[in-house]
Amino acid sequence: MKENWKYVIIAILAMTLSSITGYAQNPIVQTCYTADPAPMVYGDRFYIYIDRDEGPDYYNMNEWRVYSSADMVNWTDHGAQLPLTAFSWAKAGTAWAAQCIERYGKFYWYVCCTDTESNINAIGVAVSDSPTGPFKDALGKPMISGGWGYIDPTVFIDDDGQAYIYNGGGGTCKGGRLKDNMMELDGAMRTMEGLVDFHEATWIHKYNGKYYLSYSDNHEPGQEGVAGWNRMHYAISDHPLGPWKHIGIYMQPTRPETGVTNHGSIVQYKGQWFAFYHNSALSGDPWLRSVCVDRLYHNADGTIRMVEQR
Ligand code: FUB
Repeated sequence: MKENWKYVIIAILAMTLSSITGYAQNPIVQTCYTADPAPMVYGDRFYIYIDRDEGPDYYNMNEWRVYSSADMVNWTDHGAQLPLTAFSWAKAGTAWAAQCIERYGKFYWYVCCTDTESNINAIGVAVSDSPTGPFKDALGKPMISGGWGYIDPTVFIDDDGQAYIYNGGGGTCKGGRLKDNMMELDGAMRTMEGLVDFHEATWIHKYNGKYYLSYSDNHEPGQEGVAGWNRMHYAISDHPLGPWKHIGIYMQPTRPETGVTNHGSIVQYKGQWFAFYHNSALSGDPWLRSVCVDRLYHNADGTIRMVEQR
């Protein structure tokens, strides 16, 4: 009974907070552990694509899930629309960061997982006619394969219609052009120049005609007198493939300090900018993360104000 009251009080607080802030309470999903948020605006609706932490240790993940909302307060759970088993070549437990994007009325969900045959990281793509699935492996094999750095795919479509894909982990971020079919590279990928202390979690957004590449760094507790792990950085360029000018940090390590990773994404919805990320606030466990959202503001000079984590 005491437990039940605890949940009622948490729910009332969350509802009060979201009615004050006008957007979701944190963490957004409280029914399972979720990580690596990738938002997508389609029509009037807001979608978020995430992977699910199962624990008990080291990013054991077997499915990607979809949630959507019309107001960033009330969310619909569309379930695990992409199980790792949809990729016959993928190794169990390796459903890591992913992102879905729309092109010509089709939805392409780029994922990273381990290729069972080669035992190295690879990027795959699933396709659907609807943002909420069902999705199926578009190629029946990895789209890009290459080793440890081939994690955290992110795709960006520029105003002129050219699509770009990026990935990166272990210190190197790469980017390249995608063909119109969204499933083939148009030329070789190249290293993104100018990033400082790159770790992983690449995300691209465009603001006032400039390109912003954000990512997490290698920060460890105590470095530079700052508690906690990874911080989120950003760099700006006049071109989607750089070279980039590193600007700085837009999000400090998440709390509690037990959260080891962060994975951010930046998106505009109904005129406001939002920063998505994950922390370990619900579990206190680095392998059981939860997706959160907070407002993000660009300053008049194009720099990003430090995000306040609620
Ligand atoms: O979720 C597994 C991995 O942890 C992601 O691919 C990284 O970005 C980090 O969040």
